[in-house]
Amino acid sequence: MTGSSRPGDFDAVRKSVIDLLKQPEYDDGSAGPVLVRLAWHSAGTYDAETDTGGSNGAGMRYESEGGDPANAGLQHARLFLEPVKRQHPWITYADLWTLAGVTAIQAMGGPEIPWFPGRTDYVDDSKLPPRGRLPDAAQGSDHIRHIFYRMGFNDREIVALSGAHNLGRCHTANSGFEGKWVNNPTRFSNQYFRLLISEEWKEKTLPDSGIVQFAAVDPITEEELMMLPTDMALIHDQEFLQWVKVYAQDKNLFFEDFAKVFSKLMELGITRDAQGKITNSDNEKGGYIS
Ligand code: ZEM
Repeated sequence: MTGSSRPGDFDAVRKSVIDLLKQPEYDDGSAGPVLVRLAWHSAGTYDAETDTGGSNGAGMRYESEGGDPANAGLQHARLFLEPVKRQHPWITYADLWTLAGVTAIQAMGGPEIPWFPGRTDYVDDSKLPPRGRLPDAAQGSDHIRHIFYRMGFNDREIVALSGAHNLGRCHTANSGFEGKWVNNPTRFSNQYFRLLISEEWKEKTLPDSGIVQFAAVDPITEEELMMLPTDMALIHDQEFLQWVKVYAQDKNLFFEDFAKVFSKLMELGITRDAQGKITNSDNEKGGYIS
C-alpha cells in the first residue's frame, strides 16, 4: 500500500483506490463495479425541486439511507474504501466515494471524468432524502423518466448514464436479480448498448423468487447474459432507443457523453463559487478545508 499523504493530495487517493481494485476473491475479480454503484447511489437521491439528497454529506453511513434496501450490497464498497480513508484521513467520505467511482471507471478503461472536491461529511437532517428515491428495476420508461427528470437529466443523459451497466453484475442477495450484462464486466465499453440491440432478449422468471428479468446467450462465449426490465425499457421506448442506437455505433460519443453526465451526477446538489469552493455546505462542521 502506498504511504500517507498531505491534505489535498487527491492524486495520492486516486492511486490508493487503483491499488485496491484488484480483488481476486470478489465477484469478477474487481472492486471497480461496486465502487461505481456506490458513487451513483450516493448522488442519485437528489431531488432538484426540494434541493435534497445528493453526494454531499455521505448520508449512506447512517441507517436511514444506508439501510435502504436499494443500497443492499454497497457495504462491500464502503469496506473496500476503509483502508484508503485510514491512509488519507483528511479526505471526507463524500469526496472519497465520488472520487473512487470516477477513478474506478477510468481504471477499467472508461473516460476521464471531471471531478471536483470539497464535499463535507456533515449531514443536514433537513436535507436527508427519504427512501424510494433510487430507481426500481422492475419498472418501465415512465418510472425511469420520473426518477431521472427529478434529478434534472434529459432522455439522452438517461441513456448515457445507463451505459454503466457495462460494469458489474446483479446479485440475488442484494436485488433479487442475477447475472451480468456483458461478458467482460470489469472493462468499460459500449457493449451493453450493442447487446441490447443485437440479441433477442427473452423474459426469464427466476425459479426461487419469481422475479422477472431478461436473458440471452452471448454468441461468442455462450454465457448467459441478462437485462433488467428497466434496461429493456431503453429499447422499447422510441426516444430512448434512438440514443441506444447512437451509442451502440459510436463508442467515442458514448464515452464523451458519459463523462459529462457522470460528472454532473456527482455534482448534484452542490453549488460552487468561481474558485470551485462549495458554497452550500457547512464547512465548519467537518470536511476538508484547504
Ligand atoms: Zn445500476 N443496478 N441501475 N446503475 N448498477 C445494479 C447494478 C449496478 C438500476 C438497478 O436497479 C441496478 C444505474 C442505473 C440503474 C451500476 C451503475 C449504475 C443492480 C444490481 C440493479 C438491480 C445490484 C445487485 O444486485 O448487486 C436501475 C433500475 C437503474 C436505472 C433505471 C446508473 C445510472 C449507474 C451508474 C452511472 C453498477 C456499476 C452496477 C454493478 C454493481 C456491482 O456490484 O457489480
